[in-house]
Amino acid sequence: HNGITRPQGYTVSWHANPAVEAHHFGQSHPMKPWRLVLTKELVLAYGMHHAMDLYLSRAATFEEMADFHTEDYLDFLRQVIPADMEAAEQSERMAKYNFGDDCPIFDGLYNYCSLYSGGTVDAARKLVNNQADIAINWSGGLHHAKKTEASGFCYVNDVVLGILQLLRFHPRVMYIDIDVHHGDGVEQAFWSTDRVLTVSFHKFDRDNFFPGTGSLDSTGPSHPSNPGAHHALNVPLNDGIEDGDYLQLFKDIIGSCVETYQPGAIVLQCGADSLGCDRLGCFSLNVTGHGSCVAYVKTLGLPLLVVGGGGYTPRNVSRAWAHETSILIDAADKIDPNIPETVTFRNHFGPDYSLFPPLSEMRKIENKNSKQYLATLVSTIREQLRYMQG
Ligand code: V1S
Ligand code: CA
Ligand code: ZN
Repeated sequence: HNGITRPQGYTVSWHANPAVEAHHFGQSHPMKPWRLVLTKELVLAYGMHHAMDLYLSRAATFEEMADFHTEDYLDFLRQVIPADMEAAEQSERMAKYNFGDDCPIFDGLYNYCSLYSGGTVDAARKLVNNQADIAINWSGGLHHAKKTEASGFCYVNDVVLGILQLLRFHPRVMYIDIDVHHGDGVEQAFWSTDRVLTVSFHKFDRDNFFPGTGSLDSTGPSHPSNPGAHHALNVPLNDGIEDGDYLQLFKDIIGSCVETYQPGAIVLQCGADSLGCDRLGCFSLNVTGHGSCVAYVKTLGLPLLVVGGGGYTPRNVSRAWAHETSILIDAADKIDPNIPETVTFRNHFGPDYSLFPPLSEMRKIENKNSKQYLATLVSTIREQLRYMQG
């Protein structure tokens, strides 16, 4: 099997449930759980499963999800059915909980939410129990969901649930979010605690890009009595950022954060909508550039929970997450960039059939991030880190 063997000296666990992949948000909706099928096909074809402990995710229980969400909201999520989208008597609650075009009600919605959440909770527990050093759930990373509200294709915030598990054991947890969107739900959930440092890299345009929050100066409510003040960091970017600049920025900022905050564990949200050619995104990262961020976080050597997130061009999402899986099991150098003949749905990867197509050149978006701007981001964030130390 391609000579892929277990990594030396550490354990990687893989958490997935094929039932997640079967859910459909609707014809025109960009979120396609099916991208997880393509990811798994690549991982299996390369033989990466031989290097990990594989777990079938169980559904998170109502009580587990109620660690963050209100029972009222979860009750609604559990009982609502697609026909309610039309029904007048439900429309008030639909609006209250922010269901609609972005967060539609589809068949099996509660099942879908509890399965992706179960994967993240299981993954976090493997880390806490010392049964894994790195735990992966590509179906998770749904960072916009709020305590009592769905938002941006996210209904249950599995990231928050995973971090809450890690906080049972680790005094400090750091959250890193490379999805092209601001990780607002996770940021807000831990706004009032100094036990979680959240750092999101994202496209920022208050009026024209979802969700419109995450400016450089929003570092958490800064009342003198709030211990969480200064523990939310935001890296707002403009269109077209490329591999080299992004990786340098990522290392400069994450390196400083880890040095100052000294977290006991890291949660990394790997939203793949920051790749070039994404249907919703506007960055110009290649699969290799996105993966280099994952490789850097791995070198920090801390317990690591890796989740997915956005990503709206399924063939590229699966390329990125398969490549990142190979990095996490220390097998990136053993992977043939030519996608194996044995991959089911191989036709999706044409005409190049490469794991690393030149995404940054295929839909050229002008890079609107000057060197000067990026330098200002780094120096401002290093200043903010000084406040955090108190
Ligand atoms: N950008 C974008 C976008 N596109 C859609 C969309 C398109 C077609 C549909 F049938 C349904 C929805 N919605 C949006 C964004 C939400 C982006 C969520 C990203 C999620 C994540 O990757 O970070 C994590 C999984 N919503 C909006 O821009 C809001 C609107 C303002 C415009 C779109 N309409 C549908 C709702 C209101
Ligand atoms: Ca982000
Ligand atoms: Zn996103």
